[in-house]
Amino acid sequence: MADDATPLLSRRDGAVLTLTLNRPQALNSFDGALHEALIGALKAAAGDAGVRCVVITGAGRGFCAGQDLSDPAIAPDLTPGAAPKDIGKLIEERYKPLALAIHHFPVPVIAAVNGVAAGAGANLALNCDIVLAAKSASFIQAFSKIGLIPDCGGSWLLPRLVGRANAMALALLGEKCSAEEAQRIGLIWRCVADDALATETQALAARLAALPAKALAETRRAFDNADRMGLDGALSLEADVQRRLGMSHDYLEGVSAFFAKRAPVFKDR
Ligand code: T3D
Repeated sequence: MADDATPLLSRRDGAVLTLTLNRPQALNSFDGALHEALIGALKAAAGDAGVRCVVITGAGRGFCAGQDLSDPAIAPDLTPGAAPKDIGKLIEERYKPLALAIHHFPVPVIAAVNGVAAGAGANLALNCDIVLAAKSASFIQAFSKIGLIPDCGGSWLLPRLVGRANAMALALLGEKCSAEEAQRIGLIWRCVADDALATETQALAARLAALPAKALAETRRAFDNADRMGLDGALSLEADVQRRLGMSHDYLEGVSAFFAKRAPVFKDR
């Protein structure tokens, strides 16, 4: 049962940490307390060698509706002539660190999108390494409808995930994209039946947690670096990374386990 007073619920099952955004009355939109709790939990988990996979999901019928538009610290004063607020500061101080924390997280982060994901809530999910969604979930780049651009990394992520044509339509129109359509265009990895989301997520998290964390983190880094380099550069980077990983315990263990026809036991070294 969700505790309404706690903006973020945290549950540890072995090596898997599940963080549940818990403001269901406002579709888990971000106020200051939720931001602080999520970034704090991610920082703590990044320093905990026992955490080998993180899941982010939402309580109630939504995943996350982005910024809480009624948060008095941020919401525009709708009185005619009132001075505008600096929402750039909010983006710099909250959404940028959040997107970067997930993007550089030492172990895989899964978004288990249980319902609507809108605005920065959609892009919170898209920053994660793997996005699994319930069939009834949806993704909305809600920004254009309130006169803003995709933030929380959306301007960077969208064209990379779905190509410029799809990204433009999603961002300019701000229409609801169903989980099935999101899977079809490559915005997310997969959608599953609503009642299978929790079990599929835990099974996926357990699989990732059992894999060698260094190799997984280097895979993400190689993808990101490939964006900045040509094929020659990417091939050289692959050689450098394989040279390092090839000297690791986990490489020897993986190959030994393959020939011994047993499950490998990785040690992240
Ligand atoms: O300050 C800045 O704006 C800068 C920050 C930018 C980052 C961003 O994320 S900008 C984008 C902000 N998000 C949105 O614009 C989405 C707004 N919400 C919606 O468009 C709809 O709620 C949804 C499409 C997500 C879901 O629609 P629906 O019909 O399923 O639910 P609903 O009835 O609209 O919402 C349920 C409740 O949640 C409702 O409250 P009530 O009437 O029951 O008391 C609604 O007001 C509340 N809610 C939903 N989204 C937000 C919200 N409250 C505050 N902030 C929200 N973003």
